[in-house]
Amino acid sequence: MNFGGLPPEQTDRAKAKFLVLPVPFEESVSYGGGTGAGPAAIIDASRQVELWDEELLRETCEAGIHTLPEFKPARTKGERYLKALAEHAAELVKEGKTLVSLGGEHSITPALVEAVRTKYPKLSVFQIDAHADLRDEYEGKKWSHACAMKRVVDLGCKLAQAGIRNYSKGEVRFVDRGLVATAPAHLTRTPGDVRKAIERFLEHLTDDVYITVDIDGLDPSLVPGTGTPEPGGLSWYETLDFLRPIFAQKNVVAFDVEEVAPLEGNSVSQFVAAKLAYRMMGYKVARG
Ligand SMILES: [Mn+2]
Repeated sequence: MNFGGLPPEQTDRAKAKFLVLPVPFEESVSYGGGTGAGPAAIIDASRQVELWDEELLRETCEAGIHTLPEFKPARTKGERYLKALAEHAAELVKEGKTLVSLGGEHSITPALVEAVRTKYPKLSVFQIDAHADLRDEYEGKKWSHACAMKRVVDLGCKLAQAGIRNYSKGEVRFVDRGLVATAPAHLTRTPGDVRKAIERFLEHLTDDVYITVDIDGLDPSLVPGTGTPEPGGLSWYETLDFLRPIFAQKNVVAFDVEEVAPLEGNSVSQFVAAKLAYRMMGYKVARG
């Protein structure tokens, strides 16, 4: 099963612009489960996404999208899995394609960022998420999904965040130290607010950018199938308004979509994730 349900001429690995890596990692979930089934559900739903992009007026798939098998090394769990993922992704990055990873829980992002950083040492990260994920440790684990972005900052990456509406006192203090540019969701409710936040982000981020989308950054009315839903999220169009200028003005070298936990009898969450991943590929192709 390949992303988009594409014919062989559009999935040839040598020619493809995009490598899709499904990462069904689910080990430090703190509330609802099911993210391990996320990547397969997104790829399944992607076959229903129209290949003609109505905003970009192109068939993005013509650039070539190659889907890799799920990353499931035998008998490898927790931190060892994440280390193996970082090594695997670093090999993929050498192919010079845009790596599109599908989670899985958000704790995989630091491993992916670490891998991409081997090729782009000045990498910075843009995050869409309900949660700041800046705790130093959670439930005794440093690699927990709740600490994912703290690990990214620890790597030395600048970080910008949108959609954020769930963070602790300690995380606010950390953001106040200037390492992170945060736009809390309740302060980006008008197009003007969004534009101002983007201006700040474009200044804060370096030229080479990794984008991570935790699907719970979007509103749970749009994406109910996620492990830790939070009210007051971004709409579909607000999400695109954040992403579009970053793709247009930065060199986005890799991105991921995380935390889809498919619900029984309701496929909207994985469909939104699939369409978002395809749209982001389109933004990348549009920049050339
Ligand atoms: Mn989150």
